[in-house]
Amino acid sequence: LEKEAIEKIEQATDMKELQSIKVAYLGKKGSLTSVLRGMGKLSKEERPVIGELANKVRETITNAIEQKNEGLEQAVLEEKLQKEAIDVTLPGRPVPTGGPHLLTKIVEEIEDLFIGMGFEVREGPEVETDYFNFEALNLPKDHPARDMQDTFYITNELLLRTHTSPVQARTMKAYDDSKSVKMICPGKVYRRDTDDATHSHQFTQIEGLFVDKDVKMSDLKGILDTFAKKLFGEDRQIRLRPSFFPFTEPSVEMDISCKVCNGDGCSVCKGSGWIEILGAGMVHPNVLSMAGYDPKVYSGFAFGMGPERIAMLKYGIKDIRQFYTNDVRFLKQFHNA
Ligand code: FA5
Repeated sequence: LEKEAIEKIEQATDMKELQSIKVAYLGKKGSLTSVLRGMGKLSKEERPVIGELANKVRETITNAIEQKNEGLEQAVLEEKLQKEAIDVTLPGRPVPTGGPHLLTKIVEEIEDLFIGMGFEVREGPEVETDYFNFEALNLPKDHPARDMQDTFYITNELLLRTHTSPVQARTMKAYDDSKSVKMICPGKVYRRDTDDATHSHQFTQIEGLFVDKDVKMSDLKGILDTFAKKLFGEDRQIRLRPSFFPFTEPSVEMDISCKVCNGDGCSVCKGSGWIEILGAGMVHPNVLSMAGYDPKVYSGFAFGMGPERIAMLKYGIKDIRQFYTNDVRFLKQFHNA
């Protein structure tokens, strides 16, 4: 019996088989168990001898099963480890990554250019008061120039800012010790304009302001020329045309020369070979004095540009709505731009 059991145990190939061998010999109805059960029929002399033998056999079988069990467990573990082994030399699965939006990139590029020229970056609220959006900029309540910027009003006194110019007044007010101001302010602005290829009801502006003793129009021209050449290339020229803004006097609009007028590259710049990119001028004396700066001592220039239009010009984008509709095919093109 013992020999037969040991042989079977050794030949077992998995735990299930081993378990059934265990049941067959040591289980309630197992062959060894029935030997032990049959002991009652033996004579007094035979009983201890057979009993001892049977116990020994049981011990041997139990040990053999345990040993085999361990061996099988080890084998199962090893097989599992082998199957689940990770090949660290396999190439990884690529995870699609996003990138900064073209608008973010162009705004940061412009910020960097001005930071390099000594400007600090400031911010202001998008929900603005009538006072800062208009009045502090020399646009009293009944001023006809308010019509230039169709406005979303929230209440009589609160509105969505129509430009970033209120940050001019806010910054000067914050500097009440009358030190010089040299800042740019990027941000969202809102107008009741009808959306088309070059107009959006919500767009971005970057404001610039430099106030100090003896700031001149030629300083404005120099800064804008440097900016245009750095952003678009040394071969570009700028042109300042007389214009009107209530908060600057004199006021100008700046055009930039188109690069080469051939085929598609010229379409945003048809005709004259110049395209307007920003408004600017010398800060109006009323604006300076309302913000606590003495216009007899201080002077300054300011400008405001639309980075969407600048990006359109730089990359030949024909429709401003592309910036806001999140078409990944469009956005992807500029990840490495
Ligand atoms: C202004 O908003 C003045 N605050 C700019 C300024 C600042 C002048 C400081 C003088 C001193 P304007 O309305 O022209 O100006 O807008 C400035 C720029 O914003 C435009 O040149 C254009 O690039 C952009 N812009 C204006 N309206 C829209 C629109 N609906 N959609 C997209 N861009 C626009």
